[in-house]
Amino acid sequence: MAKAARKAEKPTPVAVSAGRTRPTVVPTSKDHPPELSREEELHAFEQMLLIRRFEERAGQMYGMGLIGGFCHLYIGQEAVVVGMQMAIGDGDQVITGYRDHGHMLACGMDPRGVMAELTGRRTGYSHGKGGSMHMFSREKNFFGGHGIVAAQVPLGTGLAFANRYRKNDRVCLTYFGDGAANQGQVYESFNMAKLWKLPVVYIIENNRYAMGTSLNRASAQTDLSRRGASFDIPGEQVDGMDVRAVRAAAERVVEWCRSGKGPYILEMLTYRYRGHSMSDPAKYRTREEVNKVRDEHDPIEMVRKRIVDRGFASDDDLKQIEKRVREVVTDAADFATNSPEPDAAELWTDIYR
Ligand SMILES: Cc1ncc(C[n+]2csc(CCOP(=O)(O)OP(=O)(O)O)c2C)c(N)n1
Ligand SMILES: [Mg+2]
Repeated sequence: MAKAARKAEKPTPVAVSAGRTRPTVVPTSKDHPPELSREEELHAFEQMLLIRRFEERAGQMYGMGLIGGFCHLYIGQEAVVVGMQMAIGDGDQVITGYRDHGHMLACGMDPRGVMAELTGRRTGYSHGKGGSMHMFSREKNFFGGHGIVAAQVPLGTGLAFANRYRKNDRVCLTYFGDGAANQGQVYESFNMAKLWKLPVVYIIENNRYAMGTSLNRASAQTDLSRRGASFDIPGEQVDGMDVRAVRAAAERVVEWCRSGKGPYILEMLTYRYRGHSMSDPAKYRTREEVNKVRDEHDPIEMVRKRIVDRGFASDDDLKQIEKRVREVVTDAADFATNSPEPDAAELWTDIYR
């Protein structure tokens, strides 16, 4: 295809990618993303709040010794998964790494089953044997939950390959982090995805840190939306704290992939408020840095403000949503803690031997 024709086919990016390091999540684009309808704003608010409250509860339960092993919270990044999910349809697939509770809830997986898995109970999605990083739901098209950094990228590419092979019009959303973006298997996947025009959206959740290492310290090219350049995979940066921007980019790009044009990269500029995992000394960033993002760019508070300013709902209506969410989370925690642990005989099931 001629270069000019290829260029003309690319959708217009919402956020500008200037190829330079951005020290904060403040978007450089002055353009406002398209507004959401009342129903969409309320949906986004409730979904993001569910993830936030669920994660806060998981953090508490970890502190009480009810959750063991690794546990990576998604607090701060909620707009990414909720905005992406608003743009996909039945049968589209989702795969991600270990920071996966938000993705599972956004996919519609049962909070009871997720919490029961976190607490290692028989009623969990992996019968209590997988824990935080290893949960799946064929029914909801959620393919994990992967503890090896970037391992989900070739798997997601494979899911997209299967879609192509079966000639269905499904798209696979493959999420990974800024740290994972430096792994070699990502680029092997990019090559094949472009070569075979696979329907995969690569969503890089750039929360600015890989464990305690900032992006600037570990990456030669910090504009991760350009990481597909040598494979001719288009990409763009998106304000990942604004669910409207995420949804708008997602709609264009999912459609791009669905129509057979091949892979696309969305770099989500986002931020995690909590430590990498539950045992993070947090010495690599200041409290002021965290507070500034939380105070000025919190994805949930921004939606809450818009809802009230635009008269979509009153404070009281929002309190009702908050109550509903709290009840769902409490119910999930009660269900989990009242569920039995797996029988010892389960050690010998669901394994290769
Ligand atoms: C192959 C591999 N190397 C190292 C690790 C240890 N490790 C776990 S998470 C992580 C950081 C990844 O950061 P990023 O991709 O930015 O994702 P985030 O945790 O920020 O969501 C590392 C190095 C691992 N799990 N797998
Ligand atoms: Mg990261």
